[in-house]
Amino acid sequence: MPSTPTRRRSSSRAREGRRPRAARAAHACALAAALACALVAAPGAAEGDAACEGAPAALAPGFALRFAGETSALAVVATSVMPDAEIELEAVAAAQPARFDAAADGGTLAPAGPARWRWRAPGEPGTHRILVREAASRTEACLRLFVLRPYAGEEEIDGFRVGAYPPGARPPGLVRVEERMLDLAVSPRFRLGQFLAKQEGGFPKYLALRTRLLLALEAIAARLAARGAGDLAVMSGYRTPYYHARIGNTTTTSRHLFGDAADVYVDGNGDGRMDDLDGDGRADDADARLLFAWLEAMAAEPWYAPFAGGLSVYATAPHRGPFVHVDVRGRSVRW
Ligand SMILES: [Ca+2]
Ligand SMILES: [Ca+2]
Repeated sequence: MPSTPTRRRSSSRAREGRRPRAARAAHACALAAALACALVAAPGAAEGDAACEGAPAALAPGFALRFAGETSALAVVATSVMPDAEIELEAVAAAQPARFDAAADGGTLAPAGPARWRWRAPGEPGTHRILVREAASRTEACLRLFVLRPYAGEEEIDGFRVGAYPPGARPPGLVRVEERMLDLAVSPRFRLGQFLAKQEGGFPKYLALRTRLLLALEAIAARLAARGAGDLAVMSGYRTPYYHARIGNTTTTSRHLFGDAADVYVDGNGDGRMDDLDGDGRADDADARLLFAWLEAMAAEPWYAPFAGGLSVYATAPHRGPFVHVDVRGRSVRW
């Protein structure tokens, strides 16, 4: 996977001193919230590639990464970029002084200012990563980059059925997923394969996956962990329009088609079904309703605003347990 490593270094003090006081305070609050979230999410310690591997004990970095309109304080997170496109990346430290360096395993990484870099994607679809390290805290964060396969509306790619997106609403590209990529960490708690449609056929397969969904799921999982609840399981992430229709859906606007929705349940005991969250001795629809209530309360907290979207609870069906749908479409919707 790695091509010839490109290594560029840059070090700086962040430019906090030049910001107006109010902006500085607001920024510090937002960053503190993100960091607190990550610290709850992933205690422990790690060095080297542990961040990119999503090691369970990967240390939450002492800084946040900003890129493509997202802010992540996670040890690892994934984003997508079109071939030959550029992405700007900034590291924002909670504590000063901070000294960063960054390295990419492909594409072209160049300094673009203090604690800021510009990465140009290669011309071919593939998977790359940028590792950002902060010297004082000796922590690091990994940005996994999926260079997309441009998508022009084909109903089938490499024998994999995509189906038809509604006019004007298709994603510009899709992640090409080879079988060896299923275990790639897309965030500390989640793997790429968890978001792939359970669709028949061989590899490669294709999917869309939005960074914001990963950030929301990590925040939810951290809150569940703080409650003592078990791991968050993904029942369904991305769906092709083909698969979405085949499993009985008639809408073509589902957020599952765009990679920013997931159907989730809590599964600490690993039996593939919702856990008994309310402790009444039964794992049933009431537990899914409790999870929904927790998430709805969480969504009302100010820090959740960037993750605004759909929340809905679905009862047990013959072929599956109950679950809660979560999406980050940008406006609050309940049904
Ligand atoms: Ca369970
Ligand atoms: Ca129960």
